[in-house]
Amino acid sequence: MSQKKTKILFIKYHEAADQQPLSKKAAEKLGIFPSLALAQLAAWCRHHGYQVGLIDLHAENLYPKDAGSRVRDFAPDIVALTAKTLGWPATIEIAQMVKAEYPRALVVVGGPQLSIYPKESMTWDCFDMAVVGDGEETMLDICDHVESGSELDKIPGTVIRTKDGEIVQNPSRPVPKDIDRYPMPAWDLLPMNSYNCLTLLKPFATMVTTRGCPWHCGYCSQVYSEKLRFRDPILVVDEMEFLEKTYGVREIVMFDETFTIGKKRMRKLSEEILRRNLKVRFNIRARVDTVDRETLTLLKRAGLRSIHMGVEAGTDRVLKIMNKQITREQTEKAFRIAREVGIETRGYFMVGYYDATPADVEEMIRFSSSIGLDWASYSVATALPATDLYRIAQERGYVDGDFWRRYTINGGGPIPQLETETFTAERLRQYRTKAYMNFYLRPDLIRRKLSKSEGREELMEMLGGVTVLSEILKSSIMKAVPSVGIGKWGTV
Ligand code: B12
Repeated sequence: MSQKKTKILFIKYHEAADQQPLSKKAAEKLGIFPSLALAQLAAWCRHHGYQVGLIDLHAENLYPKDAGSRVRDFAPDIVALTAKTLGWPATIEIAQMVKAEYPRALVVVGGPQLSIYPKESMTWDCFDMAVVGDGEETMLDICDHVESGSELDKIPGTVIRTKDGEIVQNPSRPVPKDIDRYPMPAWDLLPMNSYNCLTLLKPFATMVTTRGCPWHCGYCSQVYSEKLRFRDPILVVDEMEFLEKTYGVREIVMFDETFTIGKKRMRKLSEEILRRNLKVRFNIRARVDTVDRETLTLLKRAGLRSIHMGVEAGTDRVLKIMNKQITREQTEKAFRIAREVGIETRGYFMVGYYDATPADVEEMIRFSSSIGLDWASYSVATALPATDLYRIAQERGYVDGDFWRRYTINGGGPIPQLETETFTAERLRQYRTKAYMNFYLRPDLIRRKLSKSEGREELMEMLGGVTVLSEILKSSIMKAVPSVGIGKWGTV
C-alpha cells in the first residue's frame, strides 16, 4: 500500500498523574504498562498506509509540558489520545498542550471515558472530536476524511462540535464482530524496556485476546458491548511468539477480564504454545466459575505462571448484592485446583460495598487468608461511572448527584469515597489496613513464600512488595477501585 500523507501521533498520558501520592519508585513498581488501545490503533492506521508515531508519556516519564517539541517535530495532522475516567484530567492536559504547541493538529480522543460521557467530555474545546466505542473503524474513517480533505461532521461513532459550538453526537457504529481483522499492536513504536511491574518477569508485554463481557458485576464500569468476541488462538500464539523472538519478552500479562472462557479455545491455545515450544510465561485473569482442573493443567504446561481471580467478598450474601454470580464454594474450589496444579494465585477483594456489614468485612478478611492465596489485593469500593454501584450510591445519597458528570465537565475533582450508614471513610481505610496486615503478616505465608521462592528475582519481588505496601498503607488515599470485572490486576 502506498504511503498516505496524513500523519497521526498517538500520545499516552502519564498514569501516575492522577494516582495516589506514592513515591515515584513505588508507583513504578506498581506498574507502567503499554497502551494497547493506542498501539493497536496505530498499527491499524499504519496498515492502511498512514504515517504514525507514538509517545508514551508514562513509560518515558514525561509530562505534557515536556513533550511540546516532540509534537512540533512530528508535525501531526491528527493527535489521538485515550482516556479512562481516572485519566481524564491527564488527557485534558495533553490536549491543551497540543493546542498550544501545534494548533493545526486535529485532536481526537477515545476510550472508556468517552463512551460514558461523550458530550460532556466535548465541552472541553481542546478536543476536536471524540470517538465512542471500539475505535478502529471510526479512526480509519477520520483519517480517510482528513486525507481527502472532506468535512468531518457526519462520521458515525464520533461526537463533534459544530461551527456554532453545538455538540453533536453522530449515530453509533455496529460493534465489530471479527476482531481478527485488526493487526497486532505496533510494538515497534513502544519503549519496550521502560515498562515495569514488580511482580512480572522483564521484559514483559500485555495482550487482550477477547472483547466484551456478558456478566454485569455491580461495580464494573459497563463501557463495552456485552457481546463476547474472541481472537483466533493461533493468532494469539503468533503474537506471543513474535514478542518472545523479537523483544525477548519473558512474561505476558493477558489483560482479558476473563481469559478462560471456552474450554476448546483454551485447549487450542495451550497445544499451539506447546507445539511451538515457546518459553514465554503468561499470567491471566479469570472468573472462579470458568476454571477447571483439565484446562488449568494444560495452561500450566503451556507456561501459565499465575492466575488472578476476583473473590471480592467472603459471604454469598454480599456476592449476591454485587451481582457477581459466583459463590464462596466455587471460589474455594477454583483456588484449590490452581494451587494443586502448581499455579501462583492472586485474589482481589473489596472492602465496603453497600449493605455489607462489619461482620461481612471481617469474614472477607478471614476468608481471604483461608484459601491458600499467594497474593491478595484489597481495594475500597469506589462507585465508578456506568456501574450499578454508582446508580445505587446516587439514589441513596452516598455520592453527591452525578459526581462523574461534574468531574468530566470540571476536568477532575477529588474522587468520592463511598461512605455509607455503616462505614466512614476512615473505618474503611482501617479495615483495608487490617486486611493487608492479616494476610501478609501470617507466619505460614512468609514461610511458604520463602520456601517457594525460586531465587533472587522472587525474593526481590517480595521485598519490593513490602516497600510498596507500607507506602500504600501510610497514604491517606484508599484508592479505590474495585476489583474491576473479574479481578483487578493489582494496582493496590
Ligand atoms: C489493561 C487495563 C488497565 C491497565 C492499563 C494499561 C495501559 N497502559 O493502558 C492498568 C492496569 C494500568 C489499568 C489501570 C486502571 N484501570 Co483499567 N483496564 C484495563 C483493561 C482490562 C484492558 C484495557 C485494554 O487495553 N483493552 C484493549 C484495548 C484495545 O481496548 P480499549 O482500551 O477499550 O480501546 C478500544 C476503545 O476503547 C477505543 N479507544 C480507546 N482509546 C481510543 C483513542 C482513540 C483516539 C480512538 C479513536 C479510540 C479509542 O478503541 C480501542 C480499540 O477498539 C480494561 C477492561 C477492558 N476489557 O478493556 C480496564 C478498564 C479500562 N480499567 C478500568 C479502571 C477502572 C482502571 C483503574 C481506575 C483501576 C485502578 N485500580 O486504579 C486504573 C486507572 C488508571 C488510570 N489512571 O488511567 C475501567 C475503566 C472504566 C472507566 N470508566 O474509565 C475498565 C474499563 C475496566 C472496567 N470495566 O471497569 N487498567
